[in-house]
Amino acid sequence: MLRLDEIAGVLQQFAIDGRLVSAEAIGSGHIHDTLHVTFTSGKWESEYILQRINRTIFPNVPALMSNMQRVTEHLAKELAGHPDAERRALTLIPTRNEATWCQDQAGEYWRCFRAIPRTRTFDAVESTEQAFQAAKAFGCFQRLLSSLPAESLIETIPGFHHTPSRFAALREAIANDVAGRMAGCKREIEFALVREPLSRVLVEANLPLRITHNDTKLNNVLFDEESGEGICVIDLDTVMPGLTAYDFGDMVRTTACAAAEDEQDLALVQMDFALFEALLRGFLEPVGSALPHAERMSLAQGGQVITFEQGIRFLTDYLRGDTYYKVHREGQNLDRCRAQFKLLASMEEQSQAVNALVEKVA
Ligand code: GN1
Ligand code: MG
Repeated sequence: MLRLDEIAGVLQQFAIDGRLVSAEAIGSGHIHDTLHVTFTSGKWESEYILQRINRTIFPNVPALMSNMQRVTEHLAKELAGHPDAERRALTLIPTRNEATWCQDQAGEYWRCFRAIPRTRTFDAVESTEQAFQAAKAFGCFQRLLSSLPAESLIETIPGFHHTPSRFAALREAIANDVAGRMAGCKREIEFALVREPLSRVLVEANLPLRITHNDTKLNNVLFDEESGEGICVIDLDTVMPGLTAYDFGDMVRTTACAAAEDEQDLALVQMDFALFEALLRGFLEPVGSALPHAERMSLAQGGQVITFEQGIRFLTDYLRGDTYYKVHREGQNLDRCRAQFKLLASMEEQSQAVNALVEKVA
């Protein structure tokens, strides 16, 4: 637990005027600690998002933050003139030394954003319109960043979506079995091993590298509270060169199914074809005509590859004794893996219909 006096000490380093009123933990991310903080100055209140960065997962914080600064500044430039520009991209709050991050006494790294008013997030999709809006927001994000040179971004986590490397890491975790958990997940291991070729489908397809978000979960979109429009994409830690199919695929994984990522009732875990179609149409609206044919066709495979990859990552972490993702109960990573593999099986069953729709729409 973070103490308010510690948080106040950290906040003093940022260029924020006024008095701290409150700080509360928010969000459902698996990596960082996130707080919503409110300041008051006279009759004005201002709100911020303060994050303690997970430095095990992001050991090079200056590189991470330099990417984030590039991306947020580029988005602001591209959005200049838009009547709602300030709510359409994240804005970093500088420290009093004009840096984008600071350290506390324990050596932990912190960053701060302006909170975006009158928005909310969703962990589970509620309608096809919402799926359409989420996908459109990620499509717009990719389009806005298409004018940023890819070489200006550092690879924050090398090989992040290189699925064959994730597969190799799983093999290693099986071979080492450091937590002694292998006997309890033989079926999941078998499910993964027979699908090894799927891990190579995208990397061997010779697709163009773009600047992609790489973590396009539904809960990384802020929706306007009133209109329901997807207005801002958040969680920019993994913005780096990648494939369009990664971004589309992670949307299919998280938004074409309303079940939780760790749902234990696997009967609830299925790809909903209407949600898939809404995602496809929403994503293609802003980017469609800019993508070459082969890249548009790769969207049909994105969901399967990324869902497979994510299942492998959860299984690997389970076998390693839960060292990467935050877990809130015993066996949670295995439940997450099972849900991903069930979702993948459902995608496999619907692959003909998916291919036909992508052929038609894309
Ligand atoms: C992590 O923090 P969060 O929940 O946005 C992870 C993603 C995974 C996701 C699974 C840096 O994202 O890659 O897809 O969990 N981020 C990192 O829910 O590993
Ligand atoms: Mg997130």
